[in-house]
Amino acid sequence: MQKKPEPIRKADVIWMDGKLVPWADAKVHVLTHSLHYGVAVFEGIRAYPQPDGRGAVFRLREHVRRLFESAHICLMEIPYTKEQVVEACREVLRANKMTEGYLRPLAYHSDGAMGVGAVNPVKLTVATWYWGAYLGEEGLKKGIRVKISSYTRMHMNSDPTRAKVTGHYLNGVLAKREALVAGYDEAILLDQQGFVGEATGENVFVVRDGTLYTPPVAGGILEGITRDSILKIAKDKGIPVEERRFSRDYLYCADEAFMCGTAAEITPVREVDDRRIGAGEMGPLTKEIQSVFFRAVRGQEPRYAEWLTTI
Ligand code: PPE
Repeated sequence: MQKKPEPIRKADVIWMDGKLVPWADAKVHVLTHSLHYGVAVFEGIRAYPQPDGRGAVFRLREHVRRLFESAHICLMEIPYTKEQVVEACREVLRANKMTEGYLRPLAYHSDGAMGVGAVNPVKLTVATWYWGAYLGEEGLKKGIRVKISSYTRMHMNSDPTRAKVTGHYLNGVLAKREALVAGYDEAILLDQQGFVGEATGENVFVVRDGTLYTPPVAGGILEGITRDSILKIAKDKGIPVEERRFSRDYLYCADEAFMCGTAAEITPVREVDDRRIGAGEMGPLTKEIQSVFFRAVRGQEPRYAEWLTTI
């Protein structure tokens, strides 16, 4: 049975094209172009409380940069500068008196003309809300059960996989629904050649004989910012890392596996297609990386201070 998702914890206001609008009034027209054709680019960003009691946004500039790259790929012109978007993210958190939360910038084509060829003005909104553990508190500690999807990850020449575009997420939604209906927590999609690609909202890592492996970006996955942070943490800790393609059976035989993303943070995988991974719990390397990551986002790892932007 599918679990009923919890409604999100609302904030007071949402940033919409320069104005702070009450949550209930942040609406668009039903003929909003992006709603019909899936051409909206977005980001998912987290802010965390810091030791001084203030909040900070994790890798804000990298997320904003990716938002602009996604728009660039879609021939979409965001009518703001990157600095204005950075400020909008900080402003909406401040206005909601939040030191911790999830940020969702979204640029979309508004209403006006219709048809695939229409290029309506681009609007930008930044919403924020409190979002707990994406794959459950228990998942974060004990690991989740994953299914290899019957859906294939889309090809980079059908949908530019570097871009974080709403339309891409049909692929993920189908895979996720299939996995949830079958009683799993998450799905992993294989790429066109049958290699492990990524999960519906996370990148994938495995550990074997002390080395960390993750599929290369060139294979048509989203270049996750959490993935990048993990590669850096691992290198700094002297853990060997390899960006390399691997098959689903390699995943079955891994010593450890985990997924990572802004929403999911670092979530261990304890089972794939009913095969236990390692000891069936969070592995030691996963634990080590997860704990450095959680300290880094909360300002407790001075060497990663540059990843944080104060609200
Ligand atoms: N792959 C996909 C397909 C993806 O959606 C995400 C983020 C990642 C990898 C990891 O990227 P990064 O967040 O930069 O480390 N998924 C976002 C949306 C999740 C949702 O359900 O909404 C997120 O984690 O914010």
